[in-house]
Amino acid sequence: MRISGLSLCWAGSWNLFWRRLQAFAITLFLLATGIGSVQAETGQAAWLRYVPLDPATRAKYSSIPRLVMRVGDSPVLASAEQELTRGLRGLLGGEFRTSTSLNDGPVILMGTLDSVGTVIKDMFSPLNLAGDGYWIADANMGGSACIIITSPNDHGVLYGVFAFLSKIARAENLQSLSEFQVPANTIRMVDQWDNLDGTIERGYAGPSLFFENGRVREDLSRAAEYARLLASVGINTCAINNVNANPRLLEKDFLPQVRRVAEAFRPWGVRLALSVDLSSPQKIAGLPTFDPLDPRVAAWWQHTVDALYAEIPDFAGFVVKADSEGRAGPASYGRTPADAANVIARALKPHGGLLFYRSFVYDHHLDWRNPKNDRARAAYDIFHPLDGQFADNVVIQIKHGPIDFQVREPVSPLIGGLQKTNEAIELQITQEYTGQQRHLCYLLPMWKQVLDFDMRNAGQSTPVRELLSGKIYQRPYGGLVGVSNVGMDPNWLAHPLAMANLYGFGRLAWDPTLSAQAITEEWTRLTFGNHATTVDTIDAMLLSSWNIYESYTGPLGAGTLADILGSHYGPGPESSERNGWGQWHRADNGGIGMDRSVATGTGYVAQYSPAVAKHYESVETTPDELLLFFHHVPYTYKLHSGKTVIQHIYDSHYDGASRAAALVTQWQSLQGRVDQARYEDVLRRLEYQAGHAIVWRDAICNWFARISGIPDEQGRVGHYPGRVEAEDMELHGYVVFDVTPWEAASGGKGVECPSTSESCMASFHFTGTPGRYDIDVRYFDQSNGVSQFRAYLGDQLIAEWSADDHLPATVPNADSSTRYRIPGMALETGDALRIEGRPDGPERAALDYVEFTAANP
Ligand code: GCV
Repeated sequence: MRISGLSLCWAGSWNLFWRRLQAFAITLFLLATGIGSVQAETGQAAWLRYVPLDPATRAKYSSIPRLVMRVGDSPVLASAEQELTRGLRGLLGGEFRTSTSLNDGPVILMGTLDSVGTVIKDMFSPLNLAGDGYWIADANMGGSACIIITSPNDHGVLYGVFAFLSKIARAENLQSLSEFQVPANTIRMVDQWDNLDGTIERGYAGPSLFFENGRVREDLSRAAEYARLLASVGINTCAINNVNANPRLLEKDFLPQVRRVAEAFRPWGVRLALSVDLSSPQKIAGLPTFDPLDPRVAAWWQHTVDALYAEIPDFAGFVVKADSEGRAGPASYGRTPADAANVIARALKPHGGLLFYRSFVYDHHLDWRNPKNDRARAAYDIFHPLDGQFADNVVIQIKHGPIDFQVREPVSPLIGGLQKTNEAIELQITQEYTGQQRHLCYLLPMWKQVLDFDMRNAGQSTPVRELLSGKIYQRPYGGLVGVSNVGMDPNWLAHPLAMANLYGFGRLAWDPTLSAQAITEEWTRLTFGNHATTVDTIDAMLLSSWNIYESYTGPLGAGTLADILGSHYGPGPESSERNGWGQWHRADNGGIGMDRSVATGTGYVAQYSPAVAKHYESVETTPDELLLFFHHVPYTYKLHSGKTVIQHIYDSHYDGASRAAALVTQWQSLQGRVDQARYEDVLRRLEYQAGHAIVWRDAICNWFARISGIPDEQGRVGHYPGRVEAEDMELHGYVVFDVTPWEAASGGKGVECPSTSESCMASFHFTGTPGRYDIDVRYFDQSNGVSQFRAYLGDQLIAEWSADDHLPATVPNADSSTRYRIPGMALETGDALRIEGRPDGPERAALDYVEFTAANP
């Protein structure tokens, strides 16, 4: 395999050249076989691609009328018409004309029920068609086969158009068409956590669509595109700024800027909402107080809201985060959230606006030494006693779990605890604690479990989805809010497969009874086409990914084991203890888990209805996946699965990491079926994920092995036969350092090249048996530099790369730990290998280890 006699430079180039040639040959083969003839895509079109259907599928739709008639006029109806012709042209090819008067012959007739009724006198629409619901049906008009898309309002017509196009794009049968849909929820909303400087809190896909440099962007075309995307899944409201709100947005001179965003949204039926800071009356108007019961404060809110509606008549309302994580709130004046919510709600009421008050209110200075303290209790303890005191245009916005978007939490008991108050659940589309769109973690199966969970209020069936919709306690408003945080990345959420979370959120907000499987299949077909292999493969990857992610990050309901004090990304189990943030897992030498029982713990369990509480109170009836959320148990406690807790932690981390690696192979089976641009983008991310899952696996397993003192019965933890630690290599210039926290690096140590050196070298001899190996170089890629690396086998350059990823760390730790894989190298025992690193400022070309794995034949 070695190419002796060539110059170093030539040998290295030859090796890289050879690999590129192989890739090129594969592409040529795929193109020649017709498999690879798919157009490159950026992902910007998301699920609204409207790419031409294959001729056989197209033939199914040959009877679709080529004339579209819109009855009525409004910006939303104009969008609906435009979308319909755009979609049909794309999918079916040829011309689709529009008309405003009825001609003889087949036509697609669209408009509100009232206006369509003026054209078809004897139309019988479904009796329950209401609100934003729509009806798509075949009709025979004067002997011509026609299609009607109608709704009580123009928003519904637009939703009907999107639904109709989706059916065609997914090759659904349109015979005997009569589809009637009414959304389950009035609230179908996304929140963006965008800041005026253009950054997005917990956003992982580039800067804000709305703001830059303290202003609303001049070019809002992406904001308009976003509204179109939202409308296509029935989302009707978007709050555009961070809940950690900047009061500046409410200043008089800023309102015209905000109005421009509302105008970009309006043609798509999306209403604008804003997050507000409760201390605004003080901060903006200089009032001496922001006490919600002070008449000057009430007057300020009233005239501010009036001014806002003068600019934006269809303004949706405000979102409030108060008394939480350092935000100002009514507690400063001894007032309640109801006092604070109601003063603003009263100002909004005459204009039809809503006030979304977040129940994410907790003390982040809790005394961790007190075993009775429990952050999970906060929302219910604060809001349940206020049930009935909120104005009827207040909606309590409740995170789905009692902590904070962890990979596994029980459903927030507050959802069952409000009966005289409107409520909406807050789900997190942006993957803050679930891999930040660098890991595939499709959240729909989790959301479905939450929405289907039965709260058993008064011993009756009271599923979360029906509590939210307002159906059970006859509340006028209710539904779903998703924290979406899309950015300027062409693909909106950066990871092409993460877009399934945004799509799925919208579909569940519309109809929470849909199954995760059904929604997933819709998304995959729309995003990647209808080929059965593609659909089955991607669906299987998506539907398994939450469980995979959970397996290597947060076992048995222990909550996230991520670094909660910083990035919320890589492993950092220590960070959840001995601080006031309250995300405790209580792992010590004897056992792990928070005791939240009534009998011996914090009493949190009592916040559920008696039937649910009974289930969670007992360690025997608590399901394994939530055991450590509710109970503190010894590591040797036997789960329902028959394993001990500690062995489960080891096994699930190894299993999760190996299933993350299998995602790569699953995706590779689609080469040529997916356009090359998206194929490579996803592949690169999955390969990274597989590598980072190993960081998680090793960090968590080693941490628990140390704290529990109980070894892995399979002997894997702490033993890595194919691994050569960097600190054990022969070092030239590199110096050994302790990585913090220790579990973030293999053996707790790495080597780094001082920034004063031009380059450093780490070398060693391969001691394994001869064969072909994948060589993984584990290094640290910080965001504050671009180090360069070269790997040599003997004198031959076998790889070179730059540490140019944008991982969330400025030091070598579990967030910046990544790997470069050199695949399929033939090695002899005794071969000399060396890594050369060139630092770049604070990024010191740090290395952790090199690992050899037998390559696939
Ligand atoms: C917007 C978590 C996040 C914060 C976020 C907060 C919230 O704590 O880490 O970034 O703040 O939730 O939902 O208010």
